[in-house]
Amino acid sequence: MYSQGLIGADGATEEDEAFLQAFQKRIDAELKIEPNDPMPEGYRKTLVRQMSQHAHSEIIGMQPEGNWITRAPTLRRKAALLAKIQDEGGHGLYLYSASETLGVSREELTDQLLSGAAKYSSIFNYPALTWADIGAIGWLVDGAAIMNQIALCRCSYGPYARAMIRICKEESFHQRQGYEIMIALCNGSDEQKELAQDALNRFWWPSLMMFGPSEGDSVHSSQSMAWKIKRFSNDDLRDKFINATVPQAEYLGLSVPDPDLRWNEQTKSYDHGDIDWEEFWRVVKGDGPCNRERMKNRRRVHREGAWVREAALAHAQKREERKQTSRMAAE
Ligand code: BYC
Repeated sequence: MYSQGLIGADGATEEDEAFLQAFQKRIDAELKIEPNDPMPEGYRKTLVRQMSQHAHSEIIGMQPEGNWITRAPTLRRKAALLAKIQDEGGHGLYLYSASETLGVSREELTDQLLSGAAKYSSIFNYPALTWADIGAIGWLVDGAAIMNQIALCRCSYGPYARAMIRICKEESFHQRQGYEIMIALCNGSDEQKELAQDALNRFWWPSLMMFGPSEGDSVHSSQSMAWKIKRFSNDDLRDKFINATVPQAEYLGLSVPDPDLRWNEQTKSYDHGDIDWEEFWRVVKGDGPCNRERMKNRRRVHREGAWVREAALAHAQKREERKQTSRMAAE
């Protein structure tokens, strides 16, 4: 009954009630699920969907900041930004590799992104118009990403949870890099402080949208929480982010662009204004300020990189052939 084909080779999984209950028991006992463990097909599919969207977000997320590498104001800022963007590329690679443990190939996942079938985080469809936006992206976007990813370090799927531990360490450097840019701007001239305020005005609401739809509209949350893929609801993580970030904005002397934002003594949390969900869904469905540009760039770079992939494969094949020849000669 518990015997399984290879993970991903599905149709073979016998998911009767006893199998599902035994799986849930392992989850409830906080045991990590590893690639060769039996798992319900729905669990596998949920992870592939979330992890690959996460990987795509890291890769597409390199674009708004990449645009500023040549325009960073000092050599130190340029080096830090370059290292940060390189880290994001690395995060994408860990996450594609972790997804591959679930029986999908990186090529398939890339095709899903390029064809528009797979989503990536809405936030990367907003432009980085000024240098202050680079500060706001590090502070708010990486800050929101950490809040979500700290919880994912305890995800029930081992490879995803382990990837998140390293990613969170790097994201925390990214967040500080961004906040430090904001501090410098806020301690600078009036014009610089205005740039910082303008970046906060434009990135605040899209950052809150990163956590995904509210309770009723989050179709995957209840099952993902039962499987301990997600540990908190989208709204709970969003609230934690707001509670952590508002005092940081106060320290900068900036005002959060939400007239309804108020500390609630009873809940010990901030109440906030309504999120524009119409805007969120429009951006998710492809009609944000930069969706077309982001996908056009990604497709072009994929096309232009074809020779690199071919050369790497040819090189690997040659090495393998050489290894086999010398093995045969030694025998
Ligand atoms: N944008 O039922 P729900 C970074 C979709 S990058 C677009 O709540 P779930 C960085 C959702 O996919 C880090 N789509 O879903 C990189 C679903 O659609 P499908 C990015 C969104 O999965 C470079 C539908 O809405 N972080 O740090 O339970 C530079 C219903 O939602 C969004 C991650 O990827 C969105 N914001 O929860 C700087 C975190 N929100 O799939 C920084 C990993 C929701 O049914 N992902 N949707 O077609 C997650 O934690 C979860 O997938 C989410 C959504 C909380 C995002």
